[in-house]
Amino acid sequence: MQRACLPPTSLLSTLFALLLLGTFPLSSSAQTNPNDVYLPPIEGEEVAVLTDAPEVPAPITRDYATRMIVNLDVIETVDEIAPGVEYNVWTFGGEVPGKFIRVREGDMVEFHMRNMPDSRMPHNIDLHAVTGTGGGAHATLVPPGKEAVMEFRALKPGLYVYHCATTPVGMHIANGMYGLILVEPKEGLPEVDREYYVMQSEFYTVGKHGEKGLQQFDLQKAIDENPEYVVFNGGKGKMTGTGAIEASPGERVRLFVGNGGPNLASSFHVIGEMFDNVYGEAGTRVTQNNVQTTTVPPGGAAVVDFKVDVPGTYTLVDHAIFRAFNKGAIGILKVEGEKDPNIFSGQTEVNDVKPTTSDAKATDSSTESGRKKR
Ligand SMILES: [Cu+2]
Repeated sequence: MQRACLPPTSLLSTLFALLLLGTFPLSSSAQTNPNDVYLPPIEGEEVAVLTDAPEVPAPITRDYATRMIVNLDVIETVDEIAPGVEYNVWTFGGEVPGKFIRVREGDMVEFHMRNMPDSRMPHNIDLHAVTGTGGGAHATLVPPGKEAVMEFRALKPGLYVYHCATTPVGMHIANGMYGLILVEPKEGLPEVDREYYVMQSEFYTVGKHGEKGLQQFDLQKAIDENPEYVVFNGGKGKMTGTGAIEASPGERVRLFVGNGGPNLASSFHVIGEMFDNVYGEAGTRVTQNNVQTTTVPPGGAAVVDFKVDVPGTYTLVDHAIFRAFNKGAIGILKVEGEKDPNIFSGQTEVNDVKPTTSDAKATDSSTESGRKKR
């Protein structure tokens, strides 16, 4: 912990001397402008593997840019957003949230969006990873039974939300049209043992929370920002029970956390863990260590990772806590393996506590003095 400490004047003169001599060590980040456009040559082509939440496509190991062909279908269907509660969801790929897309920084993405013939609405896609008008929204607007194709360069690494941007935009998003695209940095992300896709969002139904049957969209509740459901990965209970994500003690877990909204910012927290690293707002740098709760705004994302040390049931929540326990924003990370009492014992005893007269008096007098102070 102890370090040799130069007096401030000596430190300043040393820095000055180094600058004059031109030997001041520049960090690599200072040598390259992160805003420079990176346009490497394109070699070959690949068809992107897309996954449904909570799965994430495998890390990209190639060291060159390619033509990445992404085929994403817009499918209007019916899904359960809570046990016994059905809803007409509009999806990117058949489920809410939409498919996870993983490309590499510098890739040329050849994007195919098919609006399936049995859709009733026109749709499009605005990918926040796109540099260009509307994030691709204008280029991809198609009626049912049509496919739109566009190309874009994945210029900026980071984790980005995509969503439908067809009028009325709020309704298309509220009906399930959002997902995540990761533009992996060309040098890759630090290796972890598990990666998962978690996306929070809201549903605004005419029926109250838990009312069974097919539910209709309630525009007024959406305008009032008062959802009946706040959920992870498309529905209440989708990340619990058999939908829980898993890890073993000692493993490092990375969560790609997105928020489709359409309205509420998430106070994302994992009960019983801290995030060792947070890539704030899903940018490319670790902005903080040892974080309890991170904010994920609608239309935004965060990347967090942490090592799980001991077995347990870790609950993912929006820590605006009524959303978790009353509106559905709960997920489970199940960690099974060897206990480590050096880190966490679990309950060791339960003892009786009996009220005593002196305890009662102490409480009374402290309350009394507290009153007198005011
Ligand atoms: Cu749409």
